[in-house]
Amino acid sequence: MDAPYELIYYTGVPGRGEHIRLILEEAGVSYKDNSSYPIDKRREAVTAYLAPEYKGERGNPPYYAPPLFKHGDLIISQTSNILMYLGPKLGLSGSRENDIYRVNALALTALDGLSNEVHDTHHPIAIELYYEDQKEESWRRSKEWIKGRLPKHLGYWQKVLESEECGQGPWLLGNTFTYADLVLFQASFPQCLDGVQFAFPKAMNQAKESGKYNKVFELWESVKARPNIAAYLASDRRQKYDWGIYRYYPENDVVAE
Ligand SMILES: N[C@@H](CCC(=O)N[C@@H](CS)C(=O)NCC(=O)O)C(=O)O
Repeated sequence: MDAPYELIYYTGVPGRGEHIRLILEEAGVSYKDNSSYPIDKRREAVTAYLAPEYKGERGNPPYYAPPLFKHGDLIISQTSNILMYLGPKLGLSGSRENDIYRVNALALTALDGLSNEVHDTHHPIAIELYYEDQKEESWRRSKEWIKGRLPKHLGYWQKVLESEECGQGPWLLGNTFTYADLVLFQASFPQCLDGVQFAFPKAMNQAKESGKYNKVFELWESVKARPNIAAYLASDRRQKYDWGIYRYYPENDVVAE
C-alpha cells in the first residue's frame, strides 16, 4: 500500500504516541505526525475523531482514545495493536513463525507494568481529578510501587534477557531486535524505562546501583545508541516529558527501604 503512515496523537508530551514514533523512526520510514502541524490545527486533528458526532468511517468503528494510526482506509487505535500492525511491515517483529505473538506479549507486559502502572502512581483515584486533589494517595501509591512493583518488573526483564531460550540478550529475543525492545526502552526508561527514570530518578538510580538489573540497563543504553534512534532523540521531533504518563513529583520519588 503506497498510502502514507499517519500518527494521530496529542501534542506536547511523548505519551503513548511515542511508541509508534519510535518504531517508525527505527525503520527509517517517513510518516505524518499531527504534532508537526501548525499549532492551531494540532489538537483538532485528534479531537475530530473523538467528537460525539464522529460515527466512524470507511468500515472503521469510532474511537475511544488516541493514539490513532491511519494507513489508507484503515484507521486503528490501541498502542499495542498499532505496533502489531506495523511490526511485520517494518521487519521489527522477529523472524520465526509466531514471533509476532512473543513480541506482542513482551510489548504488552512492558506497557502494563511500566507505562499504565506508572501513570496510576500520579492518578491513583481518578484520571479526571487533578494530581493536587489526590496527592496523599499518589504518595502512598508511589511508595508501594517503588517498593514492590518496580523490583518485580525490573527483575522480570532481567530474567528475559538472561534466558537461555532467548539467547541471553542483548535483545529480548536474543540477537533479533524487535519493537518490544523499543517499548521497553521507552516505557521502562522514559515511558517504560526512560519514562520511569524520568518519574522516579532516585528509585531508578538505586535499582541501577544494586547491580541486579544490569542487562535491563544495558538494553536501554543499546537502544538509545542505535543510529536512527539516536538521531531521532537528538531531533526536535522528540518531545519532552512533562505532564503526561511520566511525571516528576519530587515528593513521590522515594527510596525503597
Ligand atoms: N490502551 C490504550 C489507552 C489509550 C489512552 O488511555 N489514551 C489516553 C491518551 S494517552 C486518553 O486519551 N485517554 C482518555 C481516557 O482514558 O478517557 C492504548 O494503549 O492506546
